[in-house]
Amino acid sequence: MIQILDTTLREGEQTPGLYFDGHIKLEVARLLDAIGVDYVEAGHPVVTDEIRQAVRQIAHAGLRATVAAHARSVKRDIDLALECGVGFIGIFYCVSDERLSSVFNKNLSEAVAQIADVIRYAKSRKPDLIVRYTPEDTVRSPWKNVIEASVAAVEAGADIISVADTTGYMVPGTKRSLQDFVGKLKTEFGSRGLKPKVAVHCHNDRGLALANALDGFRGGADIIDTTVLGVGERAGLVDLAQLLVVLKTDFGAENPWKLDKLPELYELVSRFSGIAVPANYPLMGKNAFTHCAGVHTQAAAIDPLHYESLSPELVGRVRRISLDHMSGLSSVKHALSELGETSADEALLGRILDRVKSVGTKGKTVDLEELRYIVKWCKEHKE
Ligand code: HCA
Ligand code: CU
Repeated sequence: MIQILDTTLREGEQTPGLYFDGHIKLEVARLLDAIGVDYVEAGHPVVTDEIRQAVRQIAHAGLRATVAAHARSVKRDIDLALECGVGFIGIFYCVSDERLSSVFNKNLSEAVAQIADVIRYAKSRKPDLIVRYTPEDTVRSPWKNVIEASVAAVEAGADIISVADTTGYMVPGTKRSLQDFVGKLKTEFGSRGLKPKVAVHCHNDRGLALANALDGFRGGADIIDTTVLGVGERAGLVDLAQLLVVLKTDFGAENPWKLDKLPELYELVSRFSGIAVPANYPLMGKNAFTHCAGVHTQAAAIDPLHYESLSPELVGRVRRISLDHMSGLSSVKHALSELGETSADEALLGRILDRVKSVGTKGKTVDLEELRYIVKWCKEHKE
């Protein structure tokens, strides 16, 4: 079964200006756990005392999910993560010759030795610890460096190798295919008798994070990283809700995810991150299940499938009809039935529709509350 690692609390907090207090972090972690993600990446304990405390509290919250901490490839980061009581440490270190020499003043073999040493140290301190190693910017780094570092990491005890598309560089269907990359990596490990899990971490710089994650899945990835609302550095990461829904409905994933809890999680993250959910955001946006144009509402009232390929109930949402200048008689009738108003004759319906369209022309929508006033007004004003 595919596994999900949600990193809203680590990668998500790298969104400029985003900070969750510890009590909010714990609530986000609990909701992620209730939805059924496998790993909650709770933070990078070295960054601040508050983050360290939050990671510790989440690690001790009795979640079913495994709680993960992020760490550089240095022993101090491992010590701090272990002090928090996590069951998973994600270690990252770049492997491109250029980055190594210009930023770290190291060559590849020195870097590989350090990575292996730190992983062995982590495993010796806690043998049942799950260790992930990520060659940062994996997909743009020289293949031979990725293999050398990853193989050394697995031989030193790493359980997971993560393929990071750190800059959102991959494009499905081209030479930069994550499906091919993951497939090739698994073959390479297999030829050496190694079987680490492979994760994919897809950034959204080209708007292709979800497509790449699905590409990675087709290539055999065992774990996919997500964040709520796709938050993260720059354009962020794969959106959790979108990924779960597509895996479930279109790729036959049998995970027992509780998708109807997603709206609560998105409201929480949106409110405390200060990032509004765009009205047209897939699945979680205000308009994601709202039918507007008259032709649409009429056909959707007969059978919603005429204009829906996903049911709102799947993700705990409800179908709505929006009344504005695009509305027709069927939209008005539908909305009136929701108000319990069934006595309107054709003439009254026509006047109500005219009024609704006139409000809509000003760029506004009519909700049920306002519709009640319109009905009253139209009953009193026959001209
Ligand atoms: C970062 C970069 C990272 C790391 C991913 C990982 C990336 O913010 O440190 O450690 O698995 O995109 O490469 O998020
Ligand atoms: Cu990242």
